[in-house]
Amino acid sequence: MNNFNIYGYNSFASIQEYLEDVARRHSDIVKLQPLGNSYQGRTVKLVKISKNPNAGNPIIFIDAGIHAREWAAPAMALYIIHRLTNHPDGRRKELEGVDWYILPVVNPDGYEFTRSSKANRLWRKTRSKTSTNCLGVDGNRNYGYKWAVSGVSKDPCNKETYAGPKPFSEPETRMVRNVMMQYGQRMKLYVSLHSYGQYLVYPWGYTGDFLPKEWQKLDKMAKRVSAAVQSAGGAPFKVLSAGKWYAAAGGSDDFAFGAIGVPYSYTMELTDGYEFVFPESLLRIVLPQFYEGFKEFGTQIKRE
Ligand code: ING
Ligand code: ZN
Repeated sequence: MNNFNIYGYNSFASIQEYLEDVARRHSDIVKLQPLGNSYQGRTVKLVKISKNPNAGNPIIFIDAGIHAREWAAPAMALYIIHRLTNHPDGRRKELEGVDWYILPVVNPDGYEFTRSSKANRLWRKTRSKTSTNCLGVDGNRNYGYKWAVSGVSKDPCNKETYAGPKPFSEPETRMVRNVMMQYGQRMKLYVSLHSYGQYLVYPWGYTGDFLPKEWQKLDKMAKRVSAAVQSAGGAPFKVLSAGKWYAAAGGSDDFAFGAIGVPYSYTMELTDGYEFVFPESLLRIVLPQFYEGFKEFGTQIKRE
């Protein structure tokens, strides 16, 4: 594979080649579904991993890279794809009774922008033209559940939390919404990967005033996942509702939970200690630790 490093930060082009290569090498279990194009025309592909696509198994849906600068997130999504398809004993226990749908780079335009120069490394938003002077929308404020009721900016020039001119103004968030609408009935778990801070948060994100009535189930599963990562030598996650951390509306986890009805929905903030610039050399330590958390998610979902 040209330049692709599973323990590294890869270009979007190299990631696309890796995905095509995985689909070729494991055509019995991997299917790529093109979802459409980003604002600048990059094709976004959903990776569907299943031993038995016609069984109607519960789906675990994981996305990453809605925020451009959070490079650890796409790296984790790709590592999950790698582990699910390269099981050392060939049994692939994680694929028994569960299908894994993974979207490794939701915002490829932003991702490539952060790779293009050191000055752009901390860009967060998409790259759409939303006003005469300023570019980009915060994808995680752009989803259409309780859109813009809290924790957002209405100023297109706000570099962090501009919610967009309307819900789902961005092609990138529309693509994720469409996956959720297509497969939502079978989706039992949604995890949106971000960085940083070692948080594993659940709805609601739009408010910290109250919790969903099912919060104890959400809380319990997250704590088991955190314990699994800790057993593998990783740092534990802080587990709470997103809104009790800080309230912000228009997030993908609230949309999955509140609009689609996905019963387990989380935002996972990977890594701590280096903010957005997590050293590439440490990926080979932390990615396998986090993977133990995803194995635990799989085990829990099967028990549901
Ligand atoms: N944090 C998320 C954000 O979009 C979040 C997570 C969402 C927390 C909503 C609370 C409420 O701000 C990062 N790192 O992007
Ligand atoms: Zn983020």
